[in-house]
Amino acid sequence: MKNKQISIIGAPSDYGQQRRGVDMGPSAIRYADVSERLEALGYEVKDEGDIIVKRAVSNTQLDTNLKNLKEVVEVCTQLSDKVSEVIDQNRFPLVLGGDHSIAIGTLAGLAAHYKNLGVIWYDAHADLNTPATSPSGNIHGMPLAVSIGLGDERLVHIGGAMPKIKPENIIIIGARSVDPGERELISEKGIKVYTMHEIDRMGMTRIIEESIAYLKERDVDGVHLSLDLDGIDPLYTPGVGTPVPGGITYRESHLAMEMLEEEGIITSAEFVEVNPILDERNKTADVAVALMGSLFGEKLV
Ligand code: 4U7
Ligand code: MN
Ligand code: MN
Ligand code: MN
Repeated sequence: MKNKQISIIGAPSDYGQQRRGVDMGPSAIRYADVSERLEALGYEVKDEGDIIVKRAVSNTQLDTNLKNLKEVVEVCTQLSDKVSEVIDQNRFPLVLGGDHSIAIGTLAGLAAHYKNLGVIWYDAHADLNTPATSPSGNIHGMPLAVSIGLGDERLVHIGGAMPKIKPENIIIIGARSVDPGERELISEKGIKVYTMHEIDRMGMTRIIEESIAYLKERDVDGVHLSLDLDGIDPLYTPGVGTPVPGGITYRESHLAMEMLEEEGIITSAEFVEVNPILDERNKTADVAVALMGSLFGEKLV
């Protein structure tokens, strides 16, 4: 990574879905020695601590089927400001979730600095639901839709009314659970998706090579990696709220991170959906930190 200064930002929110425990993700990842791991690679790591997430038990019900909308807006607004502030200091933002709804905040903060941002969305899901298509009302299934400008305005307008990313700058890797409305949006907007079928067929090497070429062709001014730990097979990362069998392997994931690092194109990252309550001895946080190691230049075997 070119930028040798990393700022870790914890976003301990579980408001984007309905299983408790994912708010402890940042703690579990810190416990897995994230700072030490990155410092050992020669980075200056500053842990900015967590943004403030109110611990309310009650769900504020608004005029919508979206769950905890008000709380998600509060969290994402704060996170957006924090991410933007870190970039102002020329530091690399490394965001720890929390459920994937926090990506709405991360991308809003990035949009203040990047006009043509590329996004690699490593996930079993497409996270392209809108209030009209969502089967669950859970906002963690919506961050990509919100970031291209679709969905509830209270989410879409965080960090400004403009769309935060362009659909043609998005690459989803690892998809294997995509809802009907999401499929429509993918073909309508021309969003690039590598499903598990393509990973099996082409291999991760070609997929990352193609992804890099695709983003370069689009002349992106930065690339954000949004890594949902459920993209990886639950065999390796059982501590996630919405596991889907048949996922990306540990080795393939390391390879993907190493290739992105060799290319030096990633300018920000987030690791989300680590739920220590559902985990086995912090296995999922350990995998998250091992992948961060590769993303930041650690050479394993
Ligand atoms: B995650 C789902 F219906 N699509 O919208 C939905 F299958 O951030 C799951 O990728 C969303 O973990 C998963 O609720 C969101 C469901
Ligand atoms: Mn996700
Ligand atoms: Mn997912
Ligand atoms: Mn290797």
